[in-house]
This record gives sequence, C-alpha cells and structure tokens, in this order.
Amino acid sequence: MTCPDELVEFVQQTPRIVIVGHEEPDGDCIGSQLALGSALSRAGAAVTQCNPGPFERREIAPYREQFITDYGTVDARSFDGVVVVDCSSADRLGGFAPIVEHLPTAVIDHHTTGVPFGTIRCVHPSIPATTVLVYSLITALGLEITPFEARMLFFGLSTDTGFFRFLDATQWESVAVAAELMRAGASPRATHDAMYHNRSRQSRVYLARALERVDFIADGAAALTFLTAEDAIGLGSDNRDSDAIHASLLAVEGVEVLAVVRELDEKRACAVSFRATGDVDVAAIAAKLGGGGHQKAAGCRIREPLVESLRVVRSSVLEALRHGS
Ligand SMILES: [Mn+2]
Repeated sequence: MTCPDELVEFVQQTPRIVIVGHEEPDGDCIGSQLALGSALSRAGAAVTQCNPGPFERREIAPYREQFITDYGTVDARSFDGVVVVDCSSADRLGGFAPIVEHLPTAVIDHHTTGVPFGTIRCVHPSIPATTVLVYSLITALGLEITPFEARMLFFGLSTDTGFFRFLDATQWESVAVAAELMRAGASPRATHDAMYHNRSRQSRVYLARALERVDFIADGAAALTFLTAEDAIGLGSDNRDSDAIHASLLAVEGVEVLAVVRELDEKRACAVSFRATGDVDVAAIAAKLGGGGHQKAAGCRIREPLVESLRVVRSSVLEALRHGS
C-alpha cells in the first residue's frame, strides 16, 4: 500500500504539527498517534499530541499523560497544521473538533462511515488498522522504524484485528507489515500480554453478568446483552473487559451479530457496541442509530434509558438480519 505524495509533502512542510485522535481512544488510535508523533519529531517537526479521552480502556491507560485532553489549553495559532488519525468524522474529536476548522488538516483513517473532512485525505477502509497507514507514511518519509514506534504500530494493528483473528486471506499485506514491525522490535507475546493479561477478578464478574443476561434473538442469529450503570459503579468501569464479552458471545454457534448495550452513568443514555462474524454490516446498523465504525465492529450512543435502548437495538438488529445487511 502506498502513501499519497501530498501527505508526505504535507508533514514534511509543516514545522509545528498537532496530532489529534478520536474520543474514547483505542489502541489503534493511541498507537497511531504516538508512533507518528515519534517519527515526525525525528524528522524535525515540533509535535503536540491531543486527544479528548476519556482514557477508559485499560490497555491505553499507561499513555494518558502523553496527551493534552483539554482544548481550552491549546491555541490553534501555535500550530501550522493538524494530522487527524483513526477518526472518520470531525465530531468524534470531541472538544478538539474546532481545531480542524482553523488549520490545514490531513486525515489518516480506515473507517467505512462518517462525514469526510480535511484537506488531505489518506482514507482506506480495506486497511484493517490506521497504524498500517502510519507505517507506510513513516517509511515513505525514508525513516527506519524505531523499537518504540514498532511496538506502538503493532499494538494498533493487534487491537483492530483482534490479534489478527478478523483478517481474511486478502489482507496478507497487513501481516507482512506485522513481520516488519517484529523485525524492528515489536513482540507479539508482550503485546498480547499487555492487552489481554493481568485482568482483575472484578472483570470476570463483569463478563459473567454480560453472559448471564444474554438474549438470543432471530433464531439464535443474534445475541443481545447489557451492562447497567450499577455494574460500572460496583465493579469499576475500568474493569470492563469488552473484548472478552465480545469473544465469548460471538463464539456461540449460530451467532452472526452481537450487541452489547451499556447504560451510562446518568441513566438517560446508553453506549452500544456491535460485532459481526459473517456478512452482516454492523457499521450500517450503527450508522442508522447515529454512530459508525467498521463492517464487523461498530458502535453508537442512544439517548434513551436502558429499557428503551434495548428495544431500539433489538429491532435494528432484527431488521438488519431480515434485509441481509
Ligand atoms: Mn482503527
């Protein structure tokens, strides 16, 4: 995969660069930001890292201190340009959304949904992780990948591919990139353990609750479960292990679609994550509900209490299965 020349020229000709990622960042977002920031600094740019957070996911918490999270503390005039990574719509930049209105903006992303923005766009929905695109940019700049950058890029690739489980044979190029990252110092074992091990005991209670509440609908083609605000208060939201919940329920025979509805603290809204194993496009389901994502992994927010949110999600999933998308 090649990196567009205009993107290479943009980062080379922008002395003061601010890198911004999406709200509620994941490993792909954080890995992309930190690897790109490291490389651009080595290339001579002054780099500022911004992300609105929150840094809830356990595996990204160690990187929290490396980001400015409050837009009120930055002045767009102190930058010459912005690079937005892993973000398909400016509104997913949270408080940093206005920054792209004030500065020349390059977007590096791989989402299938969203509202296009930015002056230079390197957006490839067929590429499984934004870090693969960042890798191609760093190499296009003529730089060797450092061990830190390799670890960050491998972290992002592992995150968005479910540690390569979501890839099909056509996506072999991303595994070739993984091999190059290992050559540069990334360890699959260390990455895996940092992402999936050392889970708290409470995280297994969370998992148990999600499993015991599951409802199989559409003759077992879909699984629907939920977590309450009390779960988060009693067990600690940082103990939620969404990957384990997704993996456990997608493993059930016949299940093609999974929806996990999570009641938010104020009890007037819910966050929904969708996953798919087959051909159902959960990004389309999420987009109809105001969210977005990828064909096999997507999410949205519903501004309704838990019971009503569950009803909305149930009917959306049933409709998608009826219509084959
Ligand atoms: Mn991503």
